[in-house]
Amino acid sequence: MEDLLKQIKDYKDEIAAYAANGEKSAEEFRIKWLGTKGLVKNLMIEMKNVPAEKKKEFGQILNEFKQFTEAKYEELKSSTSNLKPQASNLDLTLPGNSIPVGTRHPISLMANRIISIFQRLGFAVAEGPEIEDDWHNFTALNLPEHHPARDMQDTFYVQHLATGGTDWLLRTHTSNIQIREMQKGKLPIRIICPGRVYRNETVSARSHCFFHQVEGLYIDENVSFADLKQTLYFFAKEMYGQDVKIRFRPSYFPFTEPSAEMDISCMLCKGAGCNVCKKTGWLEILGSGMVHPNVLSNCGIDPNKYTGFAFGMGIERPALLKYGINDIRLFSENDVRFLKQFTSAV
Ligand code: 2NL
Repeated sequence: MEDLLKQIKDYKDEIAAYAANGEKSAEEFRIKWLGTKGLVKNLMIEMKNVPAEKKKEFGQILNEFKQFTEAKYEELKSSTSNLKPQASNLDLTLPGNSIPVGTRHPISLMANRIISIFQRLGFAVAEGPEIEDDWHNFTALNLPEHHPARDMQDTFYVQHLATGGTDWLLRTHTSNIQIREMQKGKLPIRIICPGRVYRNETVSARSHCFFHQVEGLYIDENVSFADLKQTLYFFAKEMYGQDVKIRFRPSYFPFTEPSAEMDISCMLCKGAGCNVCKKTGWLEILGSGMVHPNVLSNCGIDPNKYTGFAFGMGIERPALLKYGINDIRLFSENDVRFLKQFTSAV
């Protein structure tokens, strides 16, 4: 009798410490304790060895132990069944887990705004290689052999691993795209050419050794400077607002003749003069000109039959202005705390 009471006490301690782990444990518990060959049943069998005068007392203790074991079994069953979704607790109307969506890069947003204005005028987007040869980057563009822009200081030259030759370079503008399109010989041409360009310059808050450009080219019979002016007027008003003031200044590029730069009235001081426009009231936004006849003939196009205009603009500077950013290096650091502030879809 004393042995049996000690045994029940040890069993109780063991059961109290029993913790559910996994689906199988409730069933294992049931078989071990409450099954037909389980330990509770074994104690019932021991009943016959208990002296008659103690049977009532032991019966009560045993009964209480059985209830204790059954309660533990119920507890285990419910804790494991909660792990499984059931028809009763599965709410299909709950919202799902949302997948984080990225944001467009501010340089892409600015490039896309520029591109879509020209697309509405019938310009098609064209792209080309960032690693280019000297001819497509310089020679075809009427840049003389010893022009300072070809200087090692401005251009990153790329050494060919096999030959050791330095014929390759990182393009310094996206004009190589237009050169390649002209060489294809399909006219007329009306293209807008966005891309990354490289200059061997010291990196600072104001300039970087790589940045982005959009260039454009329109070649057909009878394209005039009036077409250039009207197209770029339309662009500036769409881009910077219908009430923006616009002026053309004569300029010089080796690949265009005549050449002109376009200024818009400073959107920050409305022409009154501030630090951004250096007190002039004007901001330079692009360079342009009629494609030089030498450039056309370099690409196999007859300059007596065809004329065209071209233009180019940087993307970083207008993006700094539009978003009120003061350091160009933020564009290439890829800090998500910076990038996630630009939420537009296009
Ligand atoms: C600027 C000025 C310009 C061009 C780019 C061009 C391209 C070909 C032929 C002739 Cl293939 N011209 N591009 C023309 C004038 C200006 O860019 O300030 N860019 C940031």
